[in-house]
Amino acid sequence: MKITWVILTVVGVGLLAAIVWQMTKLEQRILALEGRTAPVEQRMSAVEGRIPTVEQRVLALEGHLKPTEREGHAYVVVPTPMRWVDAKAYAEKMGGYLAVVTTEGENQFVVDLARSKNVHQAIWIGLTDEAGEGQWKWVNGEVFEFSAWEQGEPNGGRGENYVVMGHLTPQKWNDGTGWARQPFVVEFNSVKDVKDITTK
Ligand SMILES: [Ca+2]
Ligand SMILES: [Ca+2]
Repeated sequence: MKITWVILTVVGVGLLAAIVWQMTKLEQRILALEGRTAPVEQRMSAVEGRIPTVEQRVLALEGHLKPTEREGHAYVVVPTPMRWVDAKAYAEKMGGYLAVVTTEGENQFVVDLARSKNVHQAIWIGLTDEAGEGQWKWVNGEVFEFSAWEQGEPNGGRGENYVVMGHLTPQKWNDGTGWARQPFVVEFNSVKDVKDITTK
């Protein structure tokens, strides 16, 4: 009878030791897993830290695309550089046309508007001689009278058929190539014409 108790006690202690040992191993695994979650959390906060930046960029873009009115017309500076033909198509999709600059005052207004939106590169306007060399035409069919060519421009012949403003002097025009990518100014006959195509 005594021997039986001894055997049972030994077995019991052995089992208990085995259980404790298993539990310790499990605990170690849990701790190891917990250790791994810390870097994940850090990465999450790093990503979250970047989210306001995206928001800020959207807000900045919305600010850019907010129309500015002048004498009943509206103007939007599109900072994304595009080829002239693509800029023209984009302007039309927005409900407007590449800026048709027919007076000194409008010319200065367009320059100032671009600068106010932090666009300092040369910008496309809606003037082209693609249909016939030297026959400059506004995209909206308005009569071509006012011009503000840089000295020595236009000089590109058949190689340069699209007009940029501010190539050298901010207010002056240059005939540029079809493959150059530039920001541009879109003009609208009314602020009501402005379509927000940024989310489509
Ligand atoms: Ca030309
Ligand atoms: Ca030129």
